[in-house]
Amino acid sequence: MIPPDHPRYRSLVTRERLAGCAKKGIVAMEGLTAHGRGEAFDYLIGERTTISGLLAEQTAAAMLISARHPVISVNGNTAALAAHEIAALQEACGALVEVNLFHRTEKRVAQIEDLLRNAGADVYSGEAERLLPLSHDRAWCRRGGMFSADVVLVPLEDGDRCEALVSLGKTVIAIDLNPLSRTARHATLTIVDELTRALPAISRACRELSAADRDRLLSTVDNHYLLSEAIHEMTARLSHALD
Ligand code: PTJ
Repeated sequence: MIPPDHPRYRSLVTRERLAGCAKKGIVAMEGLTAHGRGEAFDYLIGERTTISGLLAEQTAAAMLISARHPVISVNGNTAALAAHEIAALQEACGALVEVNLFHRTEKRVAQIEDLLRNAGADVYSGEAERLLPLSHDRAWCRRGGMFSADVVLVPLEDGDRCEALVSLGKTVIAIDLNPLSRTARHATLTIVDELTRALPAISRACRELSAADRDRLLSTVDNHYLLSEAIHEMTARLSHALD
């Protein structure tokens, strides 16, 4: 029997939650495979927040609290895994919370918005339009939401939309356990950490950063360094895996 405070126990409970949300249609079937990829990379970083991950989380907080119009983009996996953490981050940084889906249906949008509202988030649900320079359904977003944002937090984003948002001049913060993904490489800042560890760490930093810390973090953003450190962490762990 695995004890409830063991990371393995938590990951079993998480899998059950995701499978349950997939049956209801909240999580896309593809979201289950995305989660499996995330678990594999999380294993490689030791299922904990690394030093470079924490630096990325503090920098994300600095970006969000300095933004003119910050938006947190939420998809099926994010809502299923971390609806309460999204609501807490919204409270800490004042960002607008908007549902934006890869596998978009109006029914899924409504289900995910309900889940977020039940967790305490104030969800922005104005009318969506095809506004992003993409040919598929990922182009849909809201004019007063993601489209006019200066800073967008995109947990578990796909590469095309991340690139499209960067091409519109936005500061894009990704949360992605895979430091090699197109999203991770194209975002302005990538947090290589597990979503449910990353969101509370960003909220904490939003509350605790001094103005001087914030300025220092904003003037030293280096995504290439953060990704290299994550890869270094993984290779170092792998090279001692059998010791
Ligand atoms: O709900 P929808 O329709 O918007 O669809 C959402 C998914 C996740 C299916 C869609 O955005 C997608 O296919 O994403 P990708 O391209 O598979 O990218 C997801 C990335 O998130 C992968 O690089 C995973 O390693 C990573 N990932 C998965 N779970 C976590 C994670 N990163 C952080 N924390 C996790 N829990």
